[in-house]
Amino acid sequence: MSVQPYPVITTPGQTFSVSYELDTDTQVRGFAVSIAYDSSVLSFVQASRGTLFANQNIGWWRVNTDTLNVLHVECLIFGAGLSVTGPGNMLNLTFNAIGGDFSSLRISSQSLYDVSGYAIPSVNKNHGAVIIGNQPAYLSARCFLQGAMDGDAMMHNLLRPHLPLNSPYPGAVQAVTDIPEGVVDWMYLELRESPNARAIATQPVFLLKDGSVCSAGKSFVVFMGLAAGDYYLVLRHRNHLAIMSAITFGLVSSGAPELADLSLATHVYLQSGIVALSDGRCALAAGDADQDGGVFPSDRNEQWQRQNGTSGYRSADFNLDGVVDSQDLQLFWQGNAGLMSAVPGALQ
Ligand SMILES: [Ca+2]
Ligand SMILES: [Ca+2]
Repeated sequence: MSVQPYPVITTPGQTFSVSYELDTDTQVRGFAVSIAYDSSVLSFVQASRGTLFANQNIGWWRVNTDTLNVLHVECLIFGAGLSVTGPGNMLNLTFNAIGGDFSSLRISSQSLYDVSGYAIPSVNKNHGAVIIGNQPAYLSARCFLQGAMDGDAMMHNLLRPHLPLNSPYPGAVQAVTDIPEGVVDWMYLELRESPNARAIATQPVFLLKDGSVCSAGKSFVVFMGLAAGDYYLVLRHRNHLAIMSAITFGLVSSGAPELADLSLATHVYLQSGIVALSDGRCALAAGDADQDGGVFPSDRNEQWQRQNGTSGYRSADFNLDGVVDSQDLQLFWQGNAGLMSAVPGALQ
């Protein structure tokens, strides 16, 4: 199942529709779905049955909006043995965009019913998203931090209780009112038109446990007022080495976001500033507590030694578990000593 188009691009005051689509050739008698949205950004206008059910005798059809921020819709064909077969349009939803600048349209629960009325197991969910504002450009990005790795393709978020509500990076200001559940840490994203050029746009971003890099409160990276185009991406972290993409990735202004996957070593500029994981994956190397571009004695002498034994949001906490101790030194700084970032230019 998917919410389409993905994402919706609109502006404040505009009304738009999305569809809930059955993506496979499954035989269904009906469905129940709950879609969560941000009611400070969107107001629900109406729901209508999709074309798959257009000529069917619908035994029940309910739309319920009494739960704040969640829309519930249920639909079932009346009469034993009747069904429709996908792929096709199940449901259409109309919203009004109240203000900026983003809402997900998250399928918080769904049931598809087979011809006998039983729920079909393990149905995919492809959530929707709405970007509201002028000239957005967006993409998806992915990377890992060595210190937070928990397996080869997932990170822990032990530091989450200590994360500040304000971005810890200078430059573009970003503040949030809460830190979502899956956040590992703040990172900092730069867009460049060439590897040696100054950044043309920067943004503090959230890194999620699965490696997704997202604008705060959004489900991918969004820049407002930026021309769509191809850019080099620089990803920085406050105590890991910075990396840049080896190739450009497209920020688009419509259609599905491109994935800039910097967890693949071949996508990293000079394959530098990283440590190898399995299957060609990589992570930003830990140990650069003072953010001078290298894992050097100063990171040990000026940062780790002074912080050893302390807890909280600390620059020498290389494994991001909220305490500075011998593990940070022995497992990360020592193993990476001498490594340097190849990204030209300092943090902007
Ligand atoms: Ca350093
Ligand atoms: Ca630690």
